[in-house]
Amino acid sequence: MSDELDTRLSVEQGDITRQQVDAIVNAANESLLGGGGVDGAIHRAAGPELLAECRSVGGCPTGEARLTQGYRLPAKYVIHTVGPVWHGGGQDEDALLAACYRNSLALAAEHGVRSIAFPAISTGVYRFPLERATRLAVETVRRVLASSELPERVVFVCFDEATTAVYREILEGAADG
Ligand code: AR6
Repeated sequence: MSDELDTRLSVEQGDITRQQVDAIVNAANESLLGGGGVDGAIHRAAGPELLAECRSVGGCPTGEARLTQGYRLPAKYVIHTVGPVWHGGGQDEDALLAACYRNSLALAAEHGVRSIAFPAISTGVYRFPLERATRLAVETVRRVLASSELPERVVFVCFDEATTAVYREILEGAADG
């Protein structure tokens, strides 16, 4: 990875709802009406106004992204994206997951977002294999950043130690390549 790209990407272990960034990404479902995992945590931290705005959005197809305000979160915006459910890899899961990252970053840039945090989309309840998802996430984000000035900074926020370790390894591997 070029030095310039290297400084724009980082990994942190923690709770995405506490991130001091312009936008956080939510790993939502197509209804956009909340759920468990990171989705539940974001709705709890943002407050009921978030659900009210999500109702007015009217859902989001897998692979696409929608932007709302962040309400009680430190982040100004929430970008809701819907990752694919893992069905073994033969149902376009890789392309759909890459689209989540690309579409979220495009929407962020349109709104002047300078810093953005991503969770490990699809790797929880949706069961996408972690290493495969992480490689796709890192590759896709690197490619977008190489041709776009915004966002200036992307943080991958990992909730647990195992996920953090995989992200660090793959990001460091990418830095050598
Ligand atoms: N901050 C950062 N990451 C988190 C947090 C948090 N507060 N909480 C969980 N994670 P998942 P998916 C991690 O299941 O697989 C929801 O019900 C978690 O450890 O949240 O895309 C939606 O409504 C894992 O590494 O999302 C959908 O129905 C990662 O976030 C469905 O789950 C993603 O796990 C989406 O499933």
